[in-house]
Amino acid sequence: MTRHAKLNKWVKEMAALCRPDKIVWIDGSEDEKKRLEKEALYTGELIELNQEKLPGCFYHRTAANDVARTEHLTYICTKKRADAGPTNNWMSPAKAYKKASEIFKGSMIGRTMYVIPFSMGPVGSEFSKIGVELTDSIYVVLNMRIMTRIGRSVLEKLGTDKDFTKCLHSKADLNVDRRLILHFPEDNAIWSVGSGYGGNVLLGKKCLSLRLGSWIAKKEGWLAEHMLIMGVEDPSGHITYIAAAFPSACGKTNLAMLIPPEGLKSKGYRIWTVGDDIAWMRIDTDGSLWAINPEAGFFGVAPGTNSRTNPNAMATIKKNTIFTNVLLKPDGTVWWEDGDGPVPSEGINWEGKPWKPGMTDEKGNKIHGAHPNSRFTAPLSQCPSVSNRLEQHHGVPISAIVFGGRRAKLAPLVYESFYWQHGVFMGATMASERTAAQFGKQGEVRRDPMAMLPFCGYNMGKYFSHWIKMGKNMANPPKIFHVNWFKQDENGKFLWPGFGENLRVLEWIIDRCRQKVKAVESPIGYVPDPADIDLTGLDTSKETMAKLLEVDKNEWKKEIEDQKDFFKTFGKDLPKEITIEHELLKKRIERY
Ligand code: GTP
Ligand code: SPV
Ligand code: MN
Repeated sequence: MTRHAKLNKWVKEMAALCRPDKIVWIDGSEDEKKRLEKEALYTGELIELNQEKLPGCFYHRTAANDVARTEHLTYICTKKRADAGPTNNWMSPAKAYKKASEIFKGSMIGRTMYVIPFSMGPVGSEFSKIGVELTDSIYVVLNMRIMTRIGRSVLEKLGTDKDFTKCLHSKADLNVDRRLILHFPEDNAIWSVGSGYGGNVLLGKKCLSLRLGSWIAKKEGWLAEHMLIMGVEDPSGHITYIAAAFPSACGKTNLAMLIPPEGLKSKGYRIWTVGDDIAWMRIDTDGSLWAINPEAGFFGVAPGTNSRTNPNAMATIKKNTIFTNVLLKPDGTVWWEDGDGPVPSEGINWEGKPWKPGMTDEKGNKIHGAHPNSRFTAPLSQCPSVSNRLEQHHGVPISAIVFGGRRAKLAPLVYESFYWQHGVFMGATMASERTAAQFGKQGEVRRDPMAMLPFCGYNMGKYFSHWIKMGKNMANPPKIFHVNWFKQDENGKFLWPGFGENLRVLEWIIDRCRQKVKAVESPIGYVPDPADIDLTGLDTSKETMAKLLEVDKNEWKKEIEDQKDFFKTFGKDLPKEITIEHELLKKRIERY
């Protein structure tokens, strides 16, 4: 299939380990897609959905113990432990290869090994990276087909000797005790075994684009980030591009596809979606930061997605979409909690069991129709708001970087950093409540710097230094902001309406970038004068706005102590600039 000797040799070696019955090279054609779909229907990997109502759509269920990323089974495997840093699980490459080999050994007997050449970023762009994933899952092939650019054109780009990331995946027996997600940045390799869940197995996504990506970015002087990219077109037609980092299941997809709310319609804003999960950003000759989305599709959270919260997503997933772990309705369509339409009277739930509304388990807990981390995979090109700069090899210039988390208390609706280094500190102190996107206790607040805690492929202390250095290398750095759509009142009700209404906050952000609006100096950064947030058509009261923008001295004192504990874990790898910003914040809060 290829004249790339190294690639052929590696495929042969991996096949000798996994012992598939057959090896199939993926060319990316329509014919091949049809063949694979047919095959997956036959094996039961996919279920065909109602083709009249959902043309080209399929349904997939993962194993019940395999529904989210497993961070405790995810490792950075570097020769030196210190290179993985205190926030990552570490294993030596020798041990990791040995342990995983035992599981991979013979794992593909009776199965086919698919060879997927893929490009993260437009094929042929000098910013793109090529990988080859070997997998025994048709579900993975069909998802990679949507999420990345695959097949013949990529192989051509590889030529006879170009470098690529070696990605090996096998479902093996889907046993959680024999599951490992291993990254070998020094070998440009990823090994994933024992899982069939998205983030663990679509190896171009979190594994290559973020964990290895961040490692490479540090070396080459750019940034690989867990960020959406969007363009906000203002009434004059000028488009300001924003990159925003929120932890998993904290609103990136929703913000990236935002539709202006009724009250702001007359202003004529328009949103353009560039990406919803990952940004690769470089400094160009103009001294600005330019970003591309290395992906070509959405792997989005289904629950909560409906025509009110995210009409663009609903339009995107009408066709050619793979639904994973949602509720299957008797008419061959799908549903999820807080989705469109009435709650169906029956269906087959994500576990493959008959389901009716109101069902509870032995402990009295609600049984979900769709898993809270159920997802849709759909092509970016189907999104009504898709940006026409998606295939541009250069990407888009970023004017604002926005950090945000899910915090019931503390963080105000929006604030702006005083300068780049302070903004990096804001990112480094991000925290958020745990969601269903990762295995573990839900709702618990954890530190998640730049939303990269699970995705930074090297020592996070060094990662902070890299961010600081990037700022120094830019003549024209983006301004840095922090947002929180999730602040609650005493009764646990969200204070801010969120979703489309978030444009009101973006308006302030872009006006700040273009020096069109003043701000109020607070100890944590610049906050808006409430009068500068346009609330036309909203019934949010003055008191609520005051609560949303409040900086509570006592809460912040606690926060500063907590930050200190977190920073201690980095020891001497914590850059002095972060310590300085921490001390400055402490002083400003004490004086407040
Ligand atoms: P990953 O794909 O896991 O990286 O997540 P994401 O950041 O793209 O998250 P997504 O946009 O899918 O949001 C997930 C959850 O956040 C859903 O339950 C949404 O309903 C909820 N959400 C998104 N935006 C808002 C908002 O502005 N306010 C509130 N209250 N909830 C929101
Ligand atoms: C996330 O968990 O941040 C996701 C989904 O975007 S996954 O691809 O599973 O990582
Ligand atoms: Mn994500």
